Amino acid sequence: RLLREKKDTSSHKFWDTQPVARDALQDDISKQLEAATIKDEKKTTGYIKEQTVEEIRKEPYPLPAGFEWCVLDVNNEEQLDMMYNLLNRNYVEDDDNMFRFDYSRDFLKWAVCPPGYKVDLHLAVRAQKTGKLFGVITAIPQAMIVDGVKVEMVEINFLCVHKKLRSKRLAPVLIKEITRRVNLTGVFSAVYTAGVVLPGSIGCARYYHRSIQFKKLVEVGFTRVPNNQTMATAVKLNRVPAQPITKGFRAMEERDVVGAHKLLMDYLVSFKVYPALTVDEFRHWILPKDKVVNSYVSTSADGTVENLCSFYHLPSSCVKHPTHSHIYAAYSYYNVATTVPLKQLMNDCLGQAKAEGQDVFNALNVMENDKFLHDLRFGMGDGNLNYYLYNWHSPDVQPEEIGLVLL
Ligand code: NHW
Repeated sequence: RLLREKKDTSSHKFWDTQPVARDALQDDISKQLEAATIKDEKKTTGYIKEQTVEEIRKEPYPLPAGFEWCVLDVNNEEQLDMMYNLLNRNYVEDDDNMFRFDYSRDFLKWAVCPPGYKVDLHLAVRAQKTGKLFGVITAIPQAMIVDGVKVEMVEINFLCVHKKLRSKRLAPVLIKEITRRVNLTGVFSAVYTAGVVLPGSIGCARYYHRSIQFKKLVEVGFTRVPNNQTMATAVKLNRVPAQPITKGFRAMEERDVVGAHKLLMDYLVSFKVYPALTVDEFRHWILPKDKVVNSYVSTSADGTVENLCSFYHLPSSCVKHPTHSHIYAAYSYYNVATTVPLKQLMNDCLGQAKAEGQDVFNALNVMENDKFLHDLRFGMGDGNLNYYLYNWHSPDVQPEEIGLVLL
């Protein structure tokens, strides 16, 4: 299985010291347990390492000379700009270094300030003399359901080290310091995703891409005209509906929040890993925000929300292109279809993404997305997205068992 092949069992100076699942080790234990016929006692849930707040180190971890810790108040325009600029110049790129994620300022504010967020967990490293940022990592609170068990966790995102400071082991210091700060709040587990394969992965999903502005995507080198097609046929084949087909399809509003929350949570129960969203968290994450997140619903005559679909906006800079500065990409978020086929709902969603100026619609093969990817002409991408849990035992999950999309 893909998942097995992708498991990382090589040696890692930092990760080998951390409470994350290690496949080789676990296999060893299960073999021993099998041999002793006490199979039932194999631990499948709970902390990998039990800790209390009292045991947690009180002082920040030391940084190399000339650097100091700071926190980023993203509601302060200057500090938001600093974070934006570090990420815009140094964050995730594709393998050929043609595209780099360009999370907008409004997106960053939204992503790191859900209900209950703590400024102390928007952590950065700056130069003592100049104040210039060299590293960042963020944690936000999110309870997760893992194999039916509710666990208080944080979601980790935006780990970034300035290109000039790469391969100097600053990332492990950022991770240790955010862990210490999170632990001091009484939380001991985390969830995160990454393209790279590291110890601790619980599952591996794949990105799929649906061209919307096919010609532009060819021009920037994101895709190419298939051998058996001309540009004109490819453009035609990638048309999306100008008007939604689903009756009553419209942008989600505040009056839909409670009903749409129930619809989503009733749906997510069928997955092995998903966020235990409160109504307030759901409102924060799903209610439309210009150029950040779009969501749509349709309701029955009495206003009961029956269908929900959503996407978030994550453009990428075209690093080397002379004329196109960005690819505008919509990322499939949470979708639930109860009265129409999911495929129809997502086709309507593609139409909205186009109306919102998106060039491409990306989706992972998580949840039930496999039901529409092929028919709606999504093509398989070349990158995997690995899902990780820190300090929590979990069974391995297949993509269709994952009910979680991180930003
Ligand atoms: S994934 C996006 C990560 N960011 C990027 O790819 C941006 C571009 N790259 C960089 O900025 C979404 C640097 O290359 C980074 C590494 C900073 C990635 N996750 O400093 P060194 C997230 O934000 C390990 C975890 O020399 P560097 C999720 C690597 O295996 N570890 O490398 C983040 C090695 O350890 P090893 C990663 O290139 C989740 C060590 O870093 C990693 O200058 C974080 C080398 O460090 C990655 N993506 O900087 C974990 N990439 O053991 C949260 C490399 O192999 C854990 N490494 O020797 C939970 C914490 C909270 C717990 C709460 C209870």
